[in-house]
Amino acid sequence: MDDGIDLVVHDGQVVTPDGVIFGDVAVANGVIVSVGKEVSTARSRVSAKGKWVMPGGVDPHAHIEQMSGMGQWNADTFETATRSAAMGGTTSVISFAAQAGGQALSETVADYSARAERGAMIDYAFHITLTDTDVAGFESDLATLISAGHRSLKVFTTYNIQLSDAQLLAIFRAARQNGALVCVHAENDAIIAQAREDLLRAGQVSPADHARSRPRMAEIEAVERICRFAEHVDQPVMLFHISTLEAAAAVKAAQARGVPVWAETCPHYLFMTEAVLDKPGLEGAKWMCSPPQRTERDQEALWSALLDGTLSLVSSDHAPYRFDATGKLSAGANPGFHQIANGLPGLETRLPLLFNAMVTEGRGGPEAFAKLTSEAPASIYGLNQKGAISEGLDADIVIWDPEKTMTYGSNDLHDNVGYNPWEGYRVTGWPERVYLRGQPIVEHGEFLGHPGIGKWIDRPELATKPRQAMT
Ligand code: DUC
Ligand code: ZN
Ligand code: ZN
Repeated sequence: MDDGIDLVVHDGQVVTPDGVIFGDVAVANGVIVSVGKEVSTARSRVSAKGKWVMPGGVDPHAHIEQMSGMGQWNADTFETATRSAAMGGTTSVISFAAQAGGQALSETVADYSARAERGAMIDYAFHITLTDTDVAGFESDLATLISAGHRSLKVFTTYNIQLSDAQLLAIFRAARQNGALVCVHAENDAIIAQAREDLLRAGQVSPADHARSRPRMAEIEAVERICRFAEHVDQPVMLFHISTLEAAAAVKAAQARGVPVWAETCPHYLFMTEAVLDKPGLEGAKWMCSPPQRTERDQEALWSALLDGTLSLVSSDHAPYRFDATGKLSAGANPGFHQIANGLPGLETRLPLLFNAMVTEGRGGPEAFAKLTSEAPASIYGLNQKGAISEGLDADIVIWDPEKTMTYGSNDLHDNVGYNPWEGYRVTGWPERVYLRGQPIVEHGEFLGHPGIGKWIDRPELATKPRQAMT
């Protein structure tokens, strides 16, 4: 009976890049070998009758086992973060190899690689975060790392690790020369500093004041400037976590000029408003992130921008801090907003939230969901073996039960954060089985993976290219 087929997922509604088909998906040696053809013999046969068969999620922006801008380790290790991701249907993640001040880039990447290799339970790649361009060997290390397959870089315009305009332009040039995408956290630092000083002087330091300390104009100005830098250098850029309708409009205008810019938003901008920060005492700190959540008008504009293609991705921006002295309350029991680490967990909830909105409630539908959460991030970031149920690609497969309804509880995620920012939120549609390169890693709520099964994803080249041929 052995035809060399390890797994057949049969009788499901399979979402492929060419449309939805009913039929079988066959897997051998971790790779999809046929889609839509009936395959009767296999070592394992799993029914997907009445279910959706989707590509494993690709989360293109998550902070894992990383130190914050305020010098704090975040709560998750590669092991806990990737377990959480898998439980929510994500099989690949791009996290950060974040350069510490004075550190050679080669050392940064070696450090994160060693830790990820030991702990990761899904596949992974790194954005290299550049904070110190003055270290010895910076340019040659950067060129070597990019050509070794680390095809995305991350820079900041704020957070005490911002680069100057001159440094940003130099990085854009180096990235263009070596073939990397530059991801930018774009908020104007001077606008934020002024707003923060005004609030501190007035004694307004609650979590709700955090939103006032990051005015929307900070994002709008920086996004417009970065779009112009991308245009000037002709360098592909990804604008991270767009939160305002004006910034989305700035991206759309740049794209209309032919500038090679892409942009993402996150579930906490699509489904939350700044009201989440306005809770008694310090409770709102659990939802504090930068940029902050905005308004219902922004939510609508972000959805329109997603559906018209202005925004290409929805990342989690998973940035996990416990609500205790190791995390949000590390500055004492009564910190001001300026002393509280920014970020909320999201690796596990990104896909169920989007499935509920896009498939169950019909905002885009199943094909748009698969494209947004898997195909687009894989293609933009050069994860060439990922992103679709297609012959020859890695068998990263999720079987979704469209009927199962769950209401999130206070502490039901599989990370190490200790709270769920989506407590009370109801979703219909649940990732029932998750396969990583053909291996079952989640079955009906049980995690089956183990540390080290996640593999680094080499990215030999990117699809996101400059407009002009390279000179
Ligand atoms: N904002 C970021 O830019 N990164 C991590 C957390 C956050 O809130
Ligand atoms: Zn950011
Ligand atoms: Zn981030």
